[in-house]
Amino acid sequence: MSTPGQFALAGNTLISTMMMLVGSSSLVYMLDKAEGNAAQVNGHPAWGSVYDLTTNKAQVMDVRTNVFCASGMHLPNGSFVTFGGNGAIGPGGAMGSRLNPGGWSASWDVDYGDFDGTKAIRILNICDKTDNFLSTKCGWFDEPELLSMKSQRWYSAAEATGTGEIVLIGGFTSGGYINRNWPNVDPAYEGGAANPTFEFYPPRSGDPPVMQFMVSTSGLNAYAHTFLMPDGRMFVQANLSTVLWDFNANVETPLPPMPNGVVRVYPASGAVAMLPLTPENNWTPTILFCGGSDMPDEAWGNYSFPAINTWDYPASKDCQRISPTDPSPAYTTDDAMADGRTMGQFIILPTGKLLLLNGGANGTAGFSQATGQTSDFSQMPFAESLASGPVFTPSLYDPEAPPGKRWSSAGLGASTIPRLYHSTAILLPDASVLVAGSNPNIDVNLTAPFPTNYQAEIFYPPYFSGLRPKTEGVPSQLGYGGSPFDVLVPSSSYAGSANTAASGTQVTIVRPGFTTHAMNMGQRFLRLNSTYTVHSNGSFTLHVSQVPPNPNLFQPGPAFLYVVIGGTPSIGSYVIVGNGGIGAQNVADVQALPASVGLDGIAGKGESGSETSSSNSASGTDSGGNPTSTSGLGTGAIVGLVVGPAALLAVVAGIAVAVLRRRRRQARVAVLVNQYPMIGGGMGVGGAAHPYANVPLGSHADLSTPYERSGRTDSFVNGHDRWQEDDLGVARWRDDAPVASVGADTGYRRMR
Ligand SMILES: [Cu+2]
Repeated sequence: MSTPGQFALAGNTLISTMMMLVGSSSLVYMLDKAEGNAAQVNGHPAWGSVYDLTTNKAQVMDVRTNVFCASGMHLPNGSFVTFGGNGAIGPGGAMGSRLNPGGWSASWDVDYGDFDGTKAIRILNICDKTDNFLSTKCGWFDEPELLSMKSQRWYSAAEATGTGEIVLIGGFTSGGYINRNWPNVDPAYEGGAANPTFEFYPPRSGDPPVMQFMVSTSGLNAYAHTFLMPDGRMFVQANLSTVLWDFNANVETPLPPMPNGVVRVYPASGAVAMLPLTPENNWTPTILFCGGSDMPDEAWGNYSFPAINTWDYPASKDCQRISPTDPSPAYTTDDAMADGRTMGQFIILPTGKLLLLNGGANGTAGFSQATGQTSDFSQMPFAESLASGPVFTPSLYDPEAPPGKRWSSAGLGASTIPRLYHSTAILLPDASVLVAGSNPNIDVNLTAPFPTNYQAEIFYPPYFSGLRPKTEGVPSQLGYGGSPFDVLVPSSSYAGSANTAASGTQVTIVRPGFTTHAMNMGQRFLRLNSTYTVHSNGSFTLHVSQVPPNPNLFQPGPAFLYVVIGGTPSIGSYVIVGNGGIGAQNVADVQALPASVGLDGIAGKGESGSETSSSNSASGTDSGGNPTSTSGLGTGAIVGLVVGPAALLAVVAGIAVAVLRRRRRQARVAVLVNQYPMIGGGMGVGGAAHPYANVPLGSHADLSTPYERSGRTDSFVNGHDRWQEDDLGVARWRDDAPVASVGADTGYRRMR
């Protein structure tokens, strides 16, 4: 049932969906914190699942470490990776049974079977829906003894660079409501509880340096809002501060502070997104902030809990825009939302409008069992939830409408499910929006006022009433600059004048991102230049430019390409932008598009409204008939599918250059990786109290019980030989690597 403008129930997610990502045209991967979910995997509660868009059914996946409030991002080859989390916990959120040295946290728990996730790097090789998701190849690679961050990060920010590296910023080292003690006398380290540093994945040499912005925003800087700018610097916003940051030189350029005292980062959790990058705005970034909280600074409390009863404090309605690359960047007040919202979430639709949904009218994200005003948990009116007043009705924001007319809820139906802390939403390939999760509870609680939620919904934007365009010949890989490509739009895709339809058609690429905590990390929308040729049979060809020749505008990696006619999008086609590898991307001069050629008296043969229920059934295959999932890099296969000999040559040339560059770099990087192992190198965070680094690493002897308990066999462990570190230190699944011959002669190494 896909009623335009309405929510529909969409199956059980098995875990409470704190995080999700769209891995392919048919699969959504979901993650939860380690908790007492009824669904089991390998003898312990599950906190991972994979959801099939063609059936709306989930199956469990095994995840070893506690993903509680990790960050996540795509990799250039379409894989995804998540970073950090919390220590091992058991029932009720209690510290796990096997304590780390010093007793500050736990490395493993006997009941839930979760390992310490504070330094975890979990990598996902996207598989096909018919594959075995409990296999080594298709499960999360989650082996902190083999691959870890240099320091502990809980609620870190993650942002991809133009080379496909990932920058990880800040975070807590163990946990808490906000990232400070009170009074805040040690704003950098908070006695070891805060991590003010940043690091990279794949790792760069040396200890993680301090980012001064993490010190100046101390307390309210978890999950900082980050957006890569065209010049390669990063826009970063936290607390009431804003900077442009050169992460290579670690130099910050201050921008104006956030007006009206509205905090936008967790746990204020405003809705934040980069507006569409379009030819009309010359792909100039503008960041939109809506809602959050203007609680006074002292009300935020400390690691333990807020100082006030947050559920009585109205969330902000305030919206601000800023274009960071303007000569004199400034926040400007935008149309306010109809309701105040904390944990509202922006989903950029293929039309370029932004859907706002989820969240609450009062309070903040986070949970606790007391506040500065309520010391007795039995007096907490919403149990552990620090928010109240779930907002059930979505709104649409039109960034191109004149001020005063940007918001509308006309024709949009309400959900019946509160989506508060730890809820999620993400754009699906068919241009609907999957909504899941909500769990403002320390452990599974089905009777709390805002219970642990397992019920997915899909929201169908109003364009589901329109005739869905079809596309033929969408390439599976896009480059930066170079020769345009052609997409055929058949005559059944539209009604009325061909010239009108063709001249009003837009081609956009959308990256749904990695959603958690009301954010979609990496979400980005870029509209491509296009012209057209109308054919006498009623079809028309779109001539489409590649992505503009600047990888900072749209970082290398996966996206969905949509053709939008008259405000109605096609089903999205899965594309990889860039060469699929981490490193310099091939950038070419933009070749001119042919002039548009109309043909009078030609009309489409589509009947409006005849295709309204394409829903998810169409999303298992892409509309161009191309393979819709990529597993591994598969560069050869990708090249073979690029349409047009000119484009093929350009891409081949680009990959050849990239390979050469990679080979040249290999020796240097190998030295760096050897010199600075990814784990066991010490905290890199002065004064940090957590003694994780003292745990014997690389030895499985201490882990024999957990291995047995989780049902892992020698063959499972051995299968990990095919998860290998390439010359850039990136873990990749290698179908072609014989398990027995891993070693120097293959050029690949086992990860440490
Ligand atoms: Cu959280």
